[in-house]
Amino acid sequence: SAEKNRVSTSKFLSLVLRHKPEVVGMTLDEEGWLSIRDLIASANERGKHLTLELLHEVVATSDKQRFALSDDGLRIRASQGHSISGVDLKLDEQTPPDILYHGTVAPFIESIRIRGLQRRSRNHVHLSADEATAIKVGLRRGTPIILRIVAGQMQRDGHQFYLSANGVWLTDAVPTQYLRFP
Ligand code: HQG
Repeated sequence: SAEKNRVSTSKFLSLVLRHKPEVVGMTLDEEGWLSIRDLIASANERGKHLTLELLHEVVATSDKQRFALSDDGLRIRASQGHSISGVDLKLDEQTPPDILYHGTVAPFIESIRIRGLQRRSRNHVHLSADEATAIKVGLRRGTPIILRIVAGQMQRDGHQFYLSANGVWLTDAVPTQYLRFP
């Protein structure tokens, strides 16, 4: 179906634009952009059906607005979620709300209590502005456990926060003293 095609294309774009551009034999530029024309050509050469129309449809309908187009419409990048080192989205530092949220699951809690929130395989720790979003993030892994981050205090203490184009708050790590467990 068209919906299945969109979801699979969204997953393909996430793979290429966040983690492994090498699957289409490409590299991202330093700010994470890829030429749309080259991407479509390379994908099709490798048997992955992709058209400009499908790409635009996926960008427009993505539930989390995962992808952004450059102003000239010629390039595409993921708005967050990268694991590739060397990609710097060049986001401006932002003042976060007093409290941010992180949805996780029980098996990680003991380690988080000891080490704080770590970025793991990604380039940043991902935080949500509202609890409902954090619940959805946690649900990907099981029964969500919602941690609160005292982000305002954390920033006043010198930690940097960034807001992705699709509303996800990013930071390098959350030390334990800024975490509140349920
Ligand atoms: C956990 C999705 C043990 C952390 C979502 C999380 C988000 C620790 C997992 C985005 C830990 C990493 C990111 C520690 C953190 N010990 N576990 N010290 N510190 N963790 O997927 O935040 O659909 O890299 O709690 O909506 O789950 O892909 O991060 O469970 O915005 O667009 O380690 O991905 O967006 O998992 O999700 P992830 P995340 P998309």
